Amino acid sequence: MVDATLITVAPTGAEVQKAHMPNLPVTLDELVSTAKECEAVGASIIHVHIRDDHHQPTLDVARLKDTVQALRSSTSLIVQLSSGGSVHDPEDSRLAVLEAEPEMASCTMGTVNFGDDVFSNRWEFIVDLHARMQDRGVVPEYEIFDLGHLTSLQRLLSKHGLPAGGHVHVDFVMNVPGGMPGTTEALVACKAALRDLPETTTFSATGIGRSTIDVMLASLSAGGHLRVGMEDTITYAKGMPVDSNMQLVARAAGFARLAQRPPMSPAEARELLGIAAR
Ligand code: KMH
Ligand code: ZN
Repeated sequence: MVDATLITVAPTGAEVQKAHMPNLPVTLDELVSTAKECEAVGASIIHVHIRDDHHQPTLDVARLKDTVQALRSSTSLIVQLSSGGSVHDPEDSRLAVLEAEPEMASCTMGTVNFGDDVFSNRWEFIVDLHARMQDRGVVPEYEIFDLGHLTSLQRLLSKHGLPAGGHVHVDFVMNVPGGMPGTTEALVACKAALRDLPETTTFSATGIGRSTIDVMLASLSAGGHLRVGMEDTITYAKGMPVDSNMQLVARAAGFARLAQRPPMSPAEARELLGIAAR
């Protein structure tokens, strides 16, 4: 049985507009304050997308480097940069994210419809990203938007080897319009498909929008970990906008404690994921 819960906060994303959610952290100062608050209430990983001076998504490498350094010097959180970016980012910019030297980066395991857009992840692109992460010692979190992405992951690992650190960790991103639904049944199907991956594979899950609580409870009961944050959810309860990322992490930590699997520290999370201790 798993005895503690890894909580990832995804505070910003690439889709929510600052104009619509003024409390969305988009500047470096806002991101660092959010990170400190979320660490204090139980987060151990921060999944990072950054914005430019006009609050638009960017993959500017210099800015990403500054962000990694600032988060590392002000928190103990594991910094996981998004290599997904926004649906409009070209592949070369998404690969260049690794030059900012994060401990972790996301790696999405297939193309998926994404609302009215397409989040493109060609097989050859995935292989390239995986190989570059192996070379640089960046630990991936494999993002799974649909059941078949787990089959692609099994193919990736069998053809191209285990990731840096040797441990496989996946994140089920559920309820994206175009991907799998945010239901207990879908989560159970994903968990069952892990049988084709290494026995020690761990998973977290996040439910976009109003599926957040269903997915959180399903993941905890299935022995999984949690991701929450304003990238995924901007409504705390019906008619009540989210106040802050800390509010979402605190709720997740509360559920984890109720499940008798309290939040993991960043040091414990590094040990679990095969990341060198700091
Ligand atoms: N913004 C989405 C198109 C990731 O961070 O790796 C992709 C995404 C996944 O958020
Ligand atoms: Zn993301």
